[in-house]
Amino acid sequence: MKDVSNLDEWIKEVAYKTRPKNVEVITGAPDQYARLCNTLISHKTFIPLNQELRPNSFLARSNPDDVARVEERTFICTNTKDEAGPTNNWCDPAEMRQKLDILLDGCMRGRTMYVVPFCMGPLESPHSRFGVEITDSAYVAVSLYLMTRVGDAVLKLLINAPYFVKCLHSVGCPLNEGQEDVPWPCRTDELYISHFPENLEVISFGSGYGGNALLNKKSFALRIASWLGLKEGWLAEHMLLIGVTNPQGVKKYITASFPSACGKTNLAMLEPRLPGWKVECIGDDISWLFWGKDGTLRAINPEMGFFGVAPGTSFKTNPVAMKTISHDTIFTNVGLAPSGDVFWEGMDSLPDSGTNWKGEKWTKNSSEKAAQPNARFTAHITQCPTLDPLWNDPQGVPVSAILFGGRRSSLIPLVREARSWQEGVLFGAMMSSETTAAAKGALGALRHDPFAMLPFCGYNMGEYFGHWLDMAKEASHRPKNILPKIYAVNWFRKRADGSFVWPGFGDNIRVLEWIFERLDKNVEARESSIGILPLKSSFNLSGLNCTFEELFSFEDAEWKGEVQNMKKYCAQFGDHFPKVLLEELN
Ligand code: GTP
Ligand code: SPV
Ligand code: MN
Repeated sequence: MKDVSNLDEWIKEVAYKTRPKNVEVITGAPDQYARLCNTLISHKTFIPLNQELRPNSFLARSNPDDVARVEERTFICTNTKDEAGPTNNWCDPAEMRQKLDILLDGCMRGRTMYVVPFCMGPLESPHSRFGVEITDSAYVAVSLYLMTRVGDAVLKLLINAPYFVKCLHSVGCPLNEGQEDVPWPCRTDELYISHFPENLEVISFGSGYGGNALLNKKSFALRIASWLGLKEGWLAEHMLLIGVTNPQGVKKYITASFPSACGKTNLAMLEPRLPGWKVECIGDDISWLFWGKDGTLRAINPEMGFFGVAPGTSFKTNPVAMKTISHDTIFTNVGLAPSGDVFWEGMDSLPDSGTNWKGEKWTKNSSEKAAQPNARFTAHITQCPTLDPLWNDPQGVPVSAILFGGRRSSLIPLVREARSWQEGVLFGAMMSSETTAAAKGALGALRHDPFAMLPFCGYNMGEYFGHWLDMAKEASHRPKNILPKIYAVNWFRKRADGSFVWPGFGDNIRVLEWIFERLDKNVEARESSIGILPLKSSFNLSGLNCTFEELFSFEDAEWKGEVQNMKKYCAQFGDHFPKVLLEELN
């Protein structure tokens, strides 16, 4: 398809190519949302839940092969392979367009083509960016409605914006005259999630699930936005964003980047298990960081809703999430109880029997899980009872600390502080994590996941490290010359019996407490070869069933192995890997 910058022309061109039965523009009106949900019910994509137990909520069951992001079918199509870098799947843009051109030909036949104008970030913010997703999936359209600012109000602003990102999505299943649809159409045999950063364009074919299909999220707000951030001097990150208030009433904003299914939603909705502390949520998955007029590094959440992991969510682990999803929520791939409510593994109480995520009979003795491990809930951000008052502020919030974390069953201590911005960038670059169900592939395999951006960086990761380092130079040109402090955390150390050492969840506030004290220079700490560590005497473990040693001890020899691994990993970036980071590593 040739590049078209005009919205009307692009819509016409896509419709001409894909041949939908009709075209519907998403206006954002509540009655349109209700009508689309009814359409999804009539197509058996949505099962309405018990109206008393879970008002205005639905269960969707995906095709069992379409349950998570597919990284090996995700492509960065820059002009040269070097621009995409060694960690991305690169494809020549012309070659990819040729392939897609054939697949897109008539691919929406018999279906409605939805045009969804959306805005990532507060409507009136200079830091927000616009996009339009064209999709033949009503499930995608209603999901965007809950997760993103969409509709007429957006369109009015979009037409005057300097640019917008074109996101084209098709499930790839045209319908012949009279052919009956399936509840979850997809083409997992012909899957392409393709990004053309130079054209600010995404084309996704074949999947209806999550990050593969909701193109505003990972495709735009991370992959394309990271590219925009490089060109325009800001950062698009896989980070939650929270406001934390201590018992004295002092409030600070903190971001944290953890890989997929490693605890962002849980930290974003944390209910502190220490008296007097308060945590308020701005975002649970993506943050855009930029320079404020006052010279501070500030952040917005470009999204307006949650697409969170359901399994493991309970009133015990995450009561705030449970309240958030108590109504007006779309559930995908969870279990259905006889009561007409949903359930999943790790919930407070499970029924004795029910229907599993595939629609098969399930009992508590079943060997198969009731919910798919990457089952998700979709809900609007305003349903979060701990929503921060500044969640929609066009100027964002000033960031005091940045946390990097991963899922590491050994070696990595609970928390440590970087001595400098440069060491902090190395913390981010050195992140590794055990893989989860959020992406198709092996589970629990340790892999490098720098800045939790391995699947989401839209350009050469070596350049990305350089862009992070440059923020320090940028800061020095600003009035205050201050930057957030950087920390590395790990909630997931395990004992020999496989249990977690750290209680996590609400007790993660103890780590935030130490960070708060460090930021205020109120607590002594210990320098070590791997950063600044807490002193046993000043880290609050009172009432917990774990020891300081279990959480913080490490063997130098093992850490040397970690450094050696990192050196090997860096080598693939060649000249793109910043020399100062290599020095820092040495
Ligand atoms: P994405 O939406 O995929 O980006 O994931 P996320 O980073 O938001 O992860 P989320 O908070 O949804 O957590 C994923 C899984 O990790 C859930 O099963 C949680 O129960 C579990 N988890 C989250 N926080 C903790 C913690 O502090 N300790 C332990 N042991 N598990 C946790
Ligand atoms: C992730 O995998 O990091 C997610 C879920 O947040 S998805 O939107 O499917 O990418
Ligand atoms: Mn995520």
